[in-house]
Amino acid sequence: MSQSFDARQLRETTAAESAPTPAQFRQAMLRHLQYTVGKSPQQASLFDWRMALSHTVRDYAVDPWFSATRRTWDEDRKRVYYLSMEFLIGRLLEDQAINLGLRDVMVQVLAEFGLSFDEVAEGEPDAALGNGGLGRLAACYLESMATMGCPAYGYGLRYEHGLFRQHFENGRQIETPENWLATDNPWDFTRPEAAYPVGFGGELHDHDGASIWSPRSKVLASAHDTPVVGYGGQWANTLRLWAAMPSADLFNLDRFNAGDFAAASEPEALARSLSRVLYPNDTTEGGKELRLSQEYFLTSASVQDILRRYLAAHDDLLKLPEFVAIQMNDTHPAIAGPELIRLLVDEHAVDFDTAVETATSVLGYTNHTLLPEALERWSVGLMRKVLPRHLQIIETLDTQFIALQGQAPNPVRLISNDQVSMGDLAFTTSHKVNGVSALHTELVSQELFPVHNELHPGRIVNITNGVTPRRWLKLANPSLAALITDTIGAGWESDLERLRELEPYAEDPAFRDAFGRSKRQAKEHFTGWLAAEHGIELPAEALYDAQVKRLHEYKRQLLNILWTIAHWQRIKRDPQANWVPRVKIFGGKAAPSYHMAKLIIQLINDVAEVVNNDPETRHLLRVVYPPNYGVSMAEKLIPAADLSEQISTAGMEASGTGNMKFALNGALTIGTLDGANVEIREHVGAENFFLFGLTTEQVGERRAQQGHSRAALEASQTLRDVLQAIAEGTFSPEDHHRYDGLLETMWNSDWFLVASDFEDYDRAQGEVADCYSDPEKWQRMAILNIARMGYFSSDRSIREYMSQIWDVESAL
Ligand code: C3B
Repeated sequence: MSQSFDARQLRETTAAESAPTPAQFRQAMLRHLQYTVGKSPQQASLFDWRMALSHTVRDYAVDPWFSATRRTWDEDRKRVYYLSMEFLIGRLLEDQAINLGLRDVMVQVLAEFGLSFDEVAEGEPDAALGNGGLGRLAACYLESMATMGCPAYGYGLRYEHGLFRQHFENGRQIETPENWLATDNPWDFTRPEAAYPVGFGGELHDHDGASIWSPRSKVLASAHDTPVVGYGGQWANTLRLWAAMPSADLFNLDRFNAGDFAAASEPEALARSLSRVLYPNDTTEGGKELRLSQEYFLTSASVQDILRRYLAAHDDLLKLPEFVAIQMNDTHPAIAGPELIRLLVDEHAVDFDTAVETATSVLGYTNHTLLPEALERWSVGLMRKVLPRHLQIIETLDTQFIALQGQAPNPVRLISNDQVSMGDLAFTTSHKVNGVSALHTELVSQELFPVHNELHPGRIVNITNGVTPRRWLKLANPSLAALITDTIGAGWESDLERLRELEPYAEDPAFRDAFGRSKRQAKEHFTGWLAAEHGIELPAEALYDAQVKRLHEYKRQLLNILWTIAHWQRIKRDPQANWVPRVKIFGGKAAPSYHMAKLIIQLINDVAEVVNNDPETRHLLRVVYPPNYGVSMAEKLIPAADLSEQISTAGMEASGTGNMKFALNGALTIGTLDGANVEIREHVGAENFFLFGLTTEQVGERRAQQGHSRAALEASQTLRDVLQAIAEGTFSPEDHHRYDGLLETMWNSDWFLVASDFEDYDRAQGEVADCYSDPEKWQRMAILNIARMGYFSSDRSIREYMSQIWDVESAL
């Protein structure tokens, strides 16, 4: 490249300016089909067409990607780095096409080739590099950062196998490996030049009072980039995923030559295992050493990359906070504090206290749960074995933290009971700590970090979660999106508060009818897919009542299925009554080792088997549980739902984001005062929300009452009848004892207060049915829900992160 070359001569156009005509798009696609895929239109399979199409769309993403990257360098902008062990991005083709303004032209050109977009797109695997809410939030935030013109990188791991696939055998969950990289991933740009060694284990040596760490082994982190384009195609950021590569010295050629092939490759295989599988547990850890090593692998590679990029343009590391903000998504990357301190001290000769101050100013920590089993604690022994230098740094930080607490008799410690508390570590090394809903943040301050909070008033802030309206409305629900655009004009996609303009239309019969038609279309789309994919036929004329999310006792799928049984029993007692036909939809995976969650899945499937085959009730009640719930299923299911079940035990769900997606698509919520439900209800209006259940405070009181479960059961004949039916083997005729353990828990402990909340839930479900029998009323409520959900756009959340935590400006 000659010195006089001006990079600005490269295409500086944004997507909107360079929107192709159908003829241009068609030509570009044919070129890719021929030269990238190596096929002619006559020979091309659906896979080939998808590859050609994806490469064509991707080309349009590259221009804004280049220009955003270049502007960030030229203007020396502060960048945000979002470190997350999970990115649940789902499919990218349609998402990128929408953001680049290419969806219509793409659909049209495919039709000219005799192809339907849905058919072509259905082959794209879901990038399921996450478990649930935390990973999906990271994906929404990446998209919103790009939309808001916030210069940012997402950093994660390129798991070869994402979240396991789920299917059912005799109602039981069976897990099989997921294989999203089995075929080419067209969104992946391999960057072999961006590779960093990450060390593990080994020894510490003292050298002139300084610690020198000699790791026992090193693994290379090699970068794979995906452009993430914002809505309107004005800006694009990078999702950089690290793949583990054994460094050459790990392969023992002598051994290999001596014929010991397996032993020669063993260290190599071990190295590769770092990016092999996503941990399918989102509450408990297994395989501790591997998990800790994965977390360090992600963190170290990312922090090294961040410093390399910073030092390419600056030389004063103390100014890092002016140009770099690093966000830790939960405690998983919480080793970032000690790692940044280590690099500053050991490799750049910064003194320890200054390094701590610098790291703390750069770092932020988002807490996503209060569940003790998900707040990571690593044993000191394991830490010493894997990360001896980091343990030493944490010990110093611990000493400093204790000193800060003065004469406190029982100071909070970063290391206690021979364990490192990653939550406390993340707090002390961050300048801001945020919870993910107003209630959750209150509990984070009062229950989880009261001492930290007192020592650092103002450090804790709340940023209520949000979801991207591009994927969760425009992409997922094209008929509703079109109705909204026809009614209030375009632009709401990136200015979601504008949905308020729909409010007056709640009183307009024509609009309500149109809304009803769009809901019906969404139902048909979902049921069409369900029939084709799973052979499940559903009636269109029914209340679609959905609970889709990870299986967990606190989320109380059990409450839902127990009520379903009660409902079935009532219909059977009085089949001629005026019942509202209902379809109960469940979806979600249980952690493979979570016995109770798997038993609940089995119960749901067992109940489905009996209820769906009951000729007396079939037309009034169905229970469906399509297997392998994920982002792509959610895109079809959520728009079809009438009722959204957000029924966790109060105080236990940090926020929830599914609750937001449903309400935004015009489902009404039946829910407790938990997580973001509280704020959703405030926004949509209490009269447009079916509230039930104990409050967080009452939950605490109830749990303290001896024998509360038995007392609640004794007060509910309905629930006793349900448990009786289960105990008699009504749903497990071949094994009457299958649910003994579950019933025992219900009678004797019931930590999640299923029995305590049952009667009130039953009352609220009665209100739901009454309300649904009055379509005009229901539609009015649903429309008001949509109109008032603007606040829950992830664009709003990101704006708050930018101003309250990252101190970064939009480049747009
Ligand atoms: C989840 C929480 O359970 C949800 O309430 C919350 O909405 C999301 O995070 C996003 O903030 N969460 C998760 O999916 N995995 C964890 N390990 C911890 C929290």
